Order: sequence, then C-alpha cells, then structure tokens
Amino acid sequence: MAESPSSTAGVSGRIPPGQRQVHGWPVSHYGPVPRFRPERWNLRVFGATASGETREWTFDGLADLPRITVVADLHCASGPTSTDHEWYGIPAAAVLDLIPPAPGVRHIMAWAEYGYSANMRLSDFTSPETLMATHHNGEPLTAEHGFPLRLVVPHLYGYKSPKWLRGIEYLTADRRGFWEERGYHNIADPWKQQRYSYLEEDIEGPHGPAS
Ligand SMILES: Nc1nc2c(c(=O)[nH]1)N[C@H]1C(S)=C(S)[C@@H](COP(=O)(O)O)O[C@H]1N2
Ligand SMILES: [Mo]
Repeated sequence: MAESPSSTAGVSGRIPPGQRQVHGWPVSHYGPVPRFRPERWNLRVFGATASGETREWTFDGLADLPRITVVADLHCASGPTSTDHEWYGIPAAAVLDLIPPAPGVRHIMAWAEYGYSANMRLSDFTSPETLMATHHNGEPLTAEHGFPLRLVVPHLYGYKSPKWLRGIEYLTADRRGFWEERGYHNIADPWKQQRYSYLEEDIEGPHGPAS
C-alpha cells in the first residue's frame, strides 16, 4: 500500500512502531532538576579501566576533547517521539581512546546526578552517533534537559540518555540501571519495541547466555 501524503510525510518511517510524534520538546525525568555547581562538578571515568586508574575531568577540562554534531530524534519509551534535535558535544568514543577499558569490558553504566543510571553495551556507547552533549540547537542545554552535560544515545529509548551526566563506569559484567531495574528493557531498541524487561530474550539480560 502506498503511503498517503501528509504533513508528516518526511518524518513517517522515522517514527518507530508504537511511538507518536510530538511537537516541541517535552521534559521528562524522575526527580528534581539538579543545580550545576562548577566548583564541585566533575566527570568521572572509573570501574574496569585498563590501567586500573580513575580519570576525572572538570567542566573546563572537557574543552580539550573533540566535538561532533548529531541530528537525531528522541524516543521516550512511554510513547512520545520528539524530532530533529541537533546535539553538539563530545563523541562518547573519545572517552575510550583517552582511558581505555580493561579487556573483557563489554558494558558501561552511565551515572547521573542523584544516582540515576543507565547501562548499555559498550558498542552502544561507542556508536558514532552517541555523544555527551553540551549544546542543543546551537544553545547550551537548559537545566531541565541536562545542563551541563548529557549523554545522548539516539538509537535507544530515551531512558538510556541520562541528563546531568557525571560518570562512566566500565563493567566486566552487565548490571541493570535505574529504569532497567524497574521493568524496562535492558537493551531498549525502539525499532524492535524493546520497552519492557519481560520482552527480553535471555541473552539480552544482564546475565548473558546460559545463566
Ligand atoms: N538524570 C536523568 N536522566 C534522564 C531521565 C531521568 O529520570 N533522570 N529520564 C530519561 C527519560 S525516560 C527520557 S525519555 C529522557 C527525556 O529527555 P528530555 O526531558 O530532554 O525530553 O531523559 C532521560 N534521561
Ligand atoms: Mo522516557
């Protein structure tokens, strides 16, 4: 059947199954919006690093890292998809170059203020479109959208894109993050409608095959 022309023609095919396109940019998160305190803020890379050491950046220290721009849609697992976000920030893969993980690291946990967390496969984190964003549509992120730094993983549901990012933990065994512990899917591919943990195949859970 041919697609009927409509105002969303350019966007249809870009909206994953079960999602609805929303206009504007809704704010969605659990808990309060943290206040940015530059003197206390750091980004910490820790866990199973190759050297065993932890690395920390101050906010100003991030200026030395590379930058990329990525245009992507944002799919909240509860249904809304907001489109055409232009993100600017640090390619997540740059972190791996600067502080390599130990052999055997296949997953990371992204940590945000107030203990919010999201786990993902290392391959999701190093995907070319995954970035730690500082800007959106040419402006610094607003507080409610994650200022000063937000992980953006465009190919996964929004709960894998922590706002107010503060840490990356290298994991030698997968572990569930905040929403993943509360009934949401461990992988979260919106094109496969991986919304809920009861839909997980054995190999998609944190215990790997044959557990
Ligand atoms: N720190 C933190 N980041 C978070 C969340 C949260 O509760 N806390 N919610 C996630 C969810 S479920 C979604 S859909 C997106 C929403 O991003 P937005 O508010 O910029 O639209 O943020 C994600 N990042
Ligand atoms: Mo969400």
